[in-house]
Amino acid sequence: MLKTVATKPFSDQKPGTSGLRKKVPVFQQPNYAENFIQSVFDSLEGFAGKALVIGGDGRFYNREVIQTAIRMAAANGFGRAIVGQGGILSTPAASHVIRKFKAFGGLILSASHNPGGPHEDFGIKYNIGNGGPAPEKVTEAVFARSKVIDRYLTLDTPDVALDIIGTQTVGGMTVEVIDPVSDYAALMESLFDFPAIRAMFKDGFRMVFDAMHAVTGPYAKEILENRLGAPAGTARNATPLPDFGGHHPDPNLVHAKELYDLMMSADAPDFGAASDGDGDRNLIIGKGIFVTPSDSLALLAANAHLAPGYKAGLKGIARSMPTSAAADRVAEKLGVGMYETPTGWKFFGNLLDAGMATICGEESAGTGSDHVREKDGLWAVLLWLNVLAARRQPVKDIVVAHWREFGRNYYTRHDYEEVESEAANGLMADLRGKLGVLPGLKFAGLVVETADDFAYHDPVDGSVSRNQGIRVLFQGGSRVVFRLSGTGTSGATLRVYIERYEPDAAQHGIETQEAVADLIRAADEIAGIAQRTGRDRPSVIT
Ligand code: G16
Repeated sequence: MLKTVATKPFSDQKPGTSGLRKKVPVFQQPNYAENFIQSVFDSLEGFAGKALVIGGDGRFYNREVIQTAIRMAAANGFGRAIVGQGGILSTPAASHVIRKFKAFGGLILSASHNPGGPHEDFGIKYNIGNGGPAPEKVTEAVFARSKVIDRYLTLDTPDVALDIIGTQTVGGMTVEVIDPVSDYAALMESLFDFPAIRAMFKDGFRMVFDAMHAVTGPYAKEILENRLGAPAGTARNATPLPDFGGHHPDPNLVHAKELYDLMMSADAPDFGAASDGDGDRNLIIGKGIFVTPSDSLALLAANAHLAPGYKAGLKGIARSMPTSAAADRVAEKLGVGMYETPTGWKFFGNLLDAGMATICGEESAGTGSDHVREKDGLWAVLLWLNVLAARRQPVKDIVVAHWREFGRNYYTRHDYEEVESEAANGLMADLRGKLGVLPGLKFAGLVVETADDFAYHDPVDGSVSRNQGIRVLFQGGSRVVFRLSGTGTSGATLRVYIERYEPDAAQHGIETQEAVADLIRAADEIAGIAQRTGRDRPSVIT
């Protein structure tokens, strides 16, 4: 039975870098999730009778909101819901399912790499029919709607049996519960040289994949162990848990420290990798070497032709602005376009749809291609495995040879988490205010060449996105970028991105923090980080 429920707006439902992310108790307020979902539906046109994909990363509160979303989709007139078994779909798998079934769009329930549990984070994101995150014009419409919403539509129906694969009905809508892994695994098999990777494992190649108790566990078990023949136990922490075992499912050097330590030990396997809460991020570590996401993008772009899915070459490469320029040099060599977008995967969608870029990447551990419209953690791992199977060289040798050919972009990101919002906003506002006077000034011995606030002009639809991060470029090509994160759920997170280009191979063996020490000092002098935030060091260095 159709129910129209009266509601009152919440003022804080502005989607961030990637959907709406809040603490679970915020989402548990009566009508909170319903308001947001209805605001999404109210902002869309023409979905009557069409399909909606619904899935999430399995974190705490996932199953409840999946049921809510199914009822509301039926009440709002969708004809079909495609739901991952158990309410599970990794973000890249959801993107693929939207595309494969030509769905109108999808609701992805995830707060990505943020921790999960009754007092941790939850999130909802809407993806459009190309499988990618909704562009800003949609998220802005959703926010506008959320501020005036006064009713939502739902049904009085029993819960859907989420664990049973097959078809059920809810009101006038068909609900199809699908295996969350098989379509995605088949897609991976179509892109990569599985026989060559299988042969490499057979020859004794050893790897560890850390699923961080998050959504990629079942995907990694099926693909790495069942289809590629890696020994059982290659995928670790492979059972998804609603609280990720109490850890941050963030594949960086802090939260995947165990893997990092293993990879730096004498007994390290050949290859180490990890993915995050919803499966879109990746961490790549070779024996004795961490590959930065920026370098990984450049290396994968340079070697992608070794995989069957990319043997025709790349149409172009895209990276977010704070990502290092390592991939730019590869694009130049390949003679293909290079695009610099704001942070947020949604900005790659147009370039991919228009056939202008094939591979995209971000410093925040995201890499992907035109096979879906999300970044894809396991895809990156499999492309690395394909490259390793084709070249049969250690990761370290491949990386060092790449630096020798292209030069090395020393790169690090310093995060100051949960800073008081006022202090962080004040810091950014002051930086903006002095952009005009910075050129020519000297900080920690470095002379500023240019300084600006990054604005993106989308070459496909002509839209403009302003205030996307402060860039300070120094003479000689080094740079520092300042940005506030759009994915945190408490206070503000200041991100400082630091990059130095070193063409001389004799200088490629320096420890990163040491190689950029002057830039770190300059960043503090320019922005007054310590004095304004009261922090004498970053909370996370990646
Ligand atoms: C999201 C976005 C990414 C972005 C990252 C960091 O990733 O999809 O495009 O780079 O957040 O954003 P911020 O610096 O604003 O925190 P994920 O993996 O959290 O969905």
